[in-house]
Amino acid sequence: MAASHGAGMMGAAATSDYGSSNTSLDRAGDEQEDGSNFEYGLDDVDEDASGPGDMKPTIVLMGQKRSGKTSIRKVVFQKMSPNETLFVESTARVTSESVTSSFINFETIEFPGQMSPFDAALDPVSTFTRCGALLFVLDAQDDYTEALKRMHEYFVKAYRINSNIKFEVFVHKVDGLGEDIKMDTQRDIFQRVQDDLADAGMEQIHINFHMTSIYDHSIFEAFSKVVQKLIRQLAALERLLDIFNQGSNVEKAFLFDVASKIYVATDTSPVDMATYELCCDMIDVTIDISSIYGSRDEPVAPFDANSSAVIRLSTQQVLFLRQVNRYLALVCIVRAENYEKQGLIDYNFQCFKRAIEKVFEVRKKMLLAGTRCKVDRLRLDDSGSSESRQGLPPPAARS
Ligand SMILES: Nc1nc2c(ncn2[C@@H]2O[C@H](COP(=O)(O)OP(=O)(O)OP(=O)(O)O)[C@@H](O)[C@H]2O)c(=O)[nH]1
Ligand SMILES: [Mg+2]
Repeated sequence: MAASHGAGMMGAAATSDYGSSNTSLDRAGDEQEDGSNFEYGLDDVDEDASGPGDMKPTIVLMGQKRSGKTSIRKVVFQKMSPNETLFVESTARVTSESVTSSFINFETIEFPGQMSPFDAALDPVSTFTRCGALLFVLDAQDDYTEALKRMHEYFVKAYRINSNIKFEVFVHKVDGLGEDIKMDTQRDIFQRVQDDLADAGMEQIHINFHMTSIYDHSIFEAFSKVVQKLIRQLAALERLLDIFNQGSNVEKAFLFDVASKIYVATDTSPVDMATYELCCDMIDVTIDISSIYGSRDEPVAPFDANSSAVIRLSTQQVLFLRQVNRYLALVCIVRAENYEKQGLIDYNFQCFKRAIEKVFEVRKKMLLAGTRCKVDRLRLDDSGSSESRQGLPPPAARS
């Protein structure tokens, strides 16, 4: 895996909604206003730089005992195989872990099932003030009546401390349920949660539900969606991916955090689970082959800023991976005949890469300068000349 780095995080927890997929690129500049400033693992970030406040986006995990919180953390961030989680011990105390070697340096805090996170001794005000997302894990294979009561109580208390928290429910261990029961369970949980909120007059709490299991890719997909909400530049990234796809005739593109296989962004076409799994598998294959055959002498990271890979599928499609920087890779699926114009794809990729750097650089510069100035425009290329935009359609966001 890539060498870990100490780039710090800045700012408070995410504080406002993210724009829809068709939000303009200009939005990235506007978002500066709300003071939610996290720093990301960009290549040119000073390794030791710790920003003012040095705060990381925090994801708090809660749920009944044995619901699967530790297993989720281990599988997603420590590459533990799902079967090994059978031997994971019950967590005895509040466990906080920083996710490093990753594009997004966030922190996870797990509260053991037997402990109330709102115990005054645990300083809940401080924890939930910096909490970006509150993730409640429900064991779908167990009776969840008691868990739902707890969840309702915790969500309401957390909301009163910080109304900007993203509330997420993982209806977990669905691997043990048949398709029909899965749907019924989801509907039942959703209905009960909404009823409880309505009874308490707290309908303003917006909750997202995800069906998850550590035995397939659903846990990575769900975690991706949670993490994406902590990325302020999401709308700009989605727009850039759309533009790249249009210009290169790519069917689907994911911007992956390679170390965790979380996708930081994807284009605005719907995510098909099979395509996502294929792209995840490509990352695994690339890293495995690179680890085994990549270096003869000294051990080096299995991927770096210059990594790339191409896999041709029997379905007349091509999967290709291009590293954007040390942490991020673009993984795309394209029809074989469209991959023949490789020069165009290469050129568009370079434009895309520069644009990504700009999206994050603008914010970084502003943070470093400590200014709250407004950015008028984010442009796809350095010069803005028509020549340098060849291959990419003009960004619709620009007027
Ligand atoms: N079938 C299935 N089992 C799972 C899944 N996720 C976790 N488990 C199992 O659930 C059990 C409990 O997992 P833990 O991760 O220790 O649960 P926890 O929520 O951290 O529990 P505490 O630390 O006691 O609060 C383990 O035996 C896991 O193997 C899943 O997606 N499917
Ligand atoms: Mg645990």
